[in-house]
Amino acid sequence: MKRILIVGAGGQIGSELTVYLRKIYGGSNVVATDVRESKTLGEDGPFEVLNALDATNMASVVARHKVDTIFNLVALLSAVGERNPQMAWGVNMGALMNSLEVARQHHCALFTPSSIGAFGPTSPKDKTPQDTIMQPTTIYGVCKVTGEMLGNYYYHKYGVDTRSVRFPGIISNVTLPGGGTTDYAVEIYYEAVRKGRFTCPVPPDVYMDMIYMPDALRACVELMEADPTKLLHRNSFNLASMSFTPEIICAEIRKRMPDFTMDYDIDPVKKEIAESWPNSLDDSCAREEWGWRPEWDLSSMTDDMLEVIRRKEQTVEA
Ligand code: AKB
Repeated sequence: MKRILIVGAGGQIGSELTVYLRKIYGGSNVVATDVRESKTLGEDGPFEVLNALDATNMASVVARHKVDTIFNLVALLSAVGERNPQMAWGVNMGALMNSLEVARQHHCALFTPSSIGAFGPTSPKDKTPQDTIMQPTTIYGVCKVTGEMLGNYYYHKYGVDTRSVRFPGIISNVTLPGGGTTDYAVEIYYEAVRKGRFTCPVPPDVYMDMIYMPDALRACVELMEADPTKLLHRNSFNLASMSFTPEIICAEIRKRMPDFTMDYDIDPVKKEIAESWPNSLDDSCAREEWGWRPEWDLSSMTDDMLEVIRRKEQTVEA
């Protein structure tokens, strides 16, 4: 990767991936784009307004900046997708198809995240294998499975260097996620710091895989820099780091904030989605094929999240 384009850089992953990649590859070599104007994304490198559904403009940005690697991060997430499945399909698949076509025409590598949402109720629940039944029951999951197949198709048919990971719920403290089923695991930390209590929309005992943003960012770079001859899989690698329930993350916060309380107001859509997803993924292929190792666990992440959010809140108050 020498000249990178990030499509959808204003979102939860993109806002941090832009900074991370600019530190590694140099500010001017990472072109951030988003459908909305942004001052921050233009601070340390080029920024352009780009609607990912506009293939002509995407191709022109790629040509102008001599891009060799595209990160397509555009997605309507699982819970919000269920409110308007047609729009979710249009946005998620439109951005992906344009990225694939631009990558093919301009000889770029392409990273597109998949998700634990690519699995469904018929997939094995525990230690879900890399290669297994994938019959998701959300439009988000349908897009992810289709996207994985399209990525492999473009690799085999056209030689496009497509790579992807199945991200767990990503926990972070820069940009809030929006519309996901795993968002509760981010919101709980903000509410703990701000109010000392949290109302959880997901049932207390549902396990889902989660990952802390620093590990997620490192995974993107390590996979894209991996020796292609070692990759038996491409789209997409199971990625695991930690798996917990709302009860478990609540208990972890209470170890540091004994007065923290949590009650439940279950969102039926999120409940159904969460219960359809795996409890935990088997990420041994990522470990074997490109050396994946998570560095954060629930305890170290909780320490860091609470500290960073406390600092942010104090800055806002000051
Ligand atoms: C969501 O909850 O929709 C996402 C995901 C796990 O892909 N965070």
